[in-house]
Amino acid sequence: MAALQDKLASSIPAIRKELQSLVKQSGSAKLADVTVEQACMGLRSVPSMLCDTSEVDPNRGLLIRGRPISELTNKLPEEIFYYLLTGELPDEDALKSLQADFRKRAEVPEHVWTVINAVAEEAHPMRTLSIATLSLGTESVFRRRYTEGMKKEEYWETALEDALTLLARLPQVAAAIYRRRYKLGRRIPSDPKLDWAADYAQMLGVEDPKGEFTRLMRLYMTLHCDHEGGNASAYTSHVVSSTLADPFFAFAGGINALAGPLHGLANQECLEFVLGVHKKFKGVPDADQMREFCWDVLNSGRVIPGYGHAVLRVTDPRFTAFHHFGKLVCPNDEIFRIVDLGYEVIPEVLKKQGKAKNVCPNVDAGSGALLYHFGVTQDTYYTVFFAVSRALGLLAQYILDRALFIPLTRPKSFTLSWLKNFVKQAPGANS
Ligand code: HAX
Repeated sequence: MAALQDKLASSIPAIRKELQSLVKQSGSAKLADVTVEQACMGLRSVPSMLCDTSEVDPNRGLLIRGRPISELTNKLPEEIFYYLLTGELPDEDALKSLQADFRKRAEVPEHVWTVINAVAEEAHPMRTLSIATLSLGTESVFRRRYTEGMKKEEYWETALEDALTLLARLPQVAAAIYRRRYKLGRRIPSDPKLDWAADYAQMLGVEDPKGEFTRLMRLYMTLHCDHEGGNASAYTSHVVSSTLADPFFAFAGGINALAGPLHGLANQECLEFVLGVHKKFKGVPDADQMREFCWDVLNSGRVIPGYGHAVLRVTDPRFTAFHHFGKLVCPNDEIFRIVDLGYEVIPEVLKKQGKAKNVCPNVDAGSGALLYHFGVTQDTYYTVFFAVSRALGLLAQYILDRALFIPLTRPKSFTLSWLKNFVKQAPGANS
């Protein structure tokens, strides 16, 4: 099978032509009517962008190129990157070539370490990661070639160059941020013999005598890789990328959105929630105590982190994969048992409260308990794991956007007085 660059070079012209002729022939066909509620309340379900890497089905969860994520949990993140971009899994040669490409690009420029060391030590790791990512971007080939007058047809090639460079360096940067932020000692060098996730795992310095933490890292990096184009981080990244800012800027934009508690930061909040339960009951509570704890959270006006979703209407299959891993590896761990008990109790509490459209767990509900089990107890770091993995999807989306000549994103806003007038005149608006 062809190396990633060649595979894309042979497939992109036909896909580009297909999209152009679809837009030419059917450009005025309506995809949807948008309601006042949708426009004012976060654009839920408004079809407003093309994204081929993956989709989220409300009842089946994440489908990567049409395949449920549950069928891909044994794949390496590198394989997933190839798959997100091309719709085919790489054979052994193509995988080896991609891994060799990462190795070739792995050296992090010295100035990036200087920048990381200049950030306040107590800064949230997501803030440091965002700053470090922007600093990595000074090497952008896309930016350099653009200023030299690169042709539009070549945008995707230089975007791919940047994506590979960023992916090759990100685990080292993320691991260095971990070791510095929690005072764990010097940086651990990258080991070129290891796959991408295993190398990240060893650079964190987590003791792993049975290789289980490495397995968790591979699973973690695969499960968080992408979640279609409309989620807050992907959409932010898409908007930034549409301005032809380079992939480093677009990725940084995406992870800045990921840093919010309603999105990626929820994984940190989930662990804090579970530790709160553990502390209050000095161990694993019974189901009634757990219910009472949840009601206290809800009655104080807070949400239960790790539950609910803007699109999903069933248990997130990524939660199921983590849950399954926990059942195999640490079924008696008290923190994991609280997650397990939550799964039994929380949906029914949320149903009774009657607000959340989805009462099931999402990807964040159980991942932190597994990290905690392996000694990664610093929950303020958890969103960084999410961000490193999500680089696969955000960068794949960037490359395909350039390949398909997706133009500047520019929806229309309106004022409140325009809305008041519109509602007065719109047939059926008050019914
Ligand atoms: N606990 C309590 N209330 C919840 C809730 C939860 N877990 N999930 C939803 N609700 C509430 C909402 O706050 C909202 O209340 P108001 O009407 O008072 O504003 C109501 O139920 C309807 O919300 P919804 O339509 O079901 O959900 P949204 O699409 O608005 O929001 C969220 C989706 C994920 C933000 C929401 O479910 C939530 O806040 N969950 C907890 C935080 C969380 O787990 N976030 C991570 C999501 C996955 C992800 O992106 N990871 O990165």
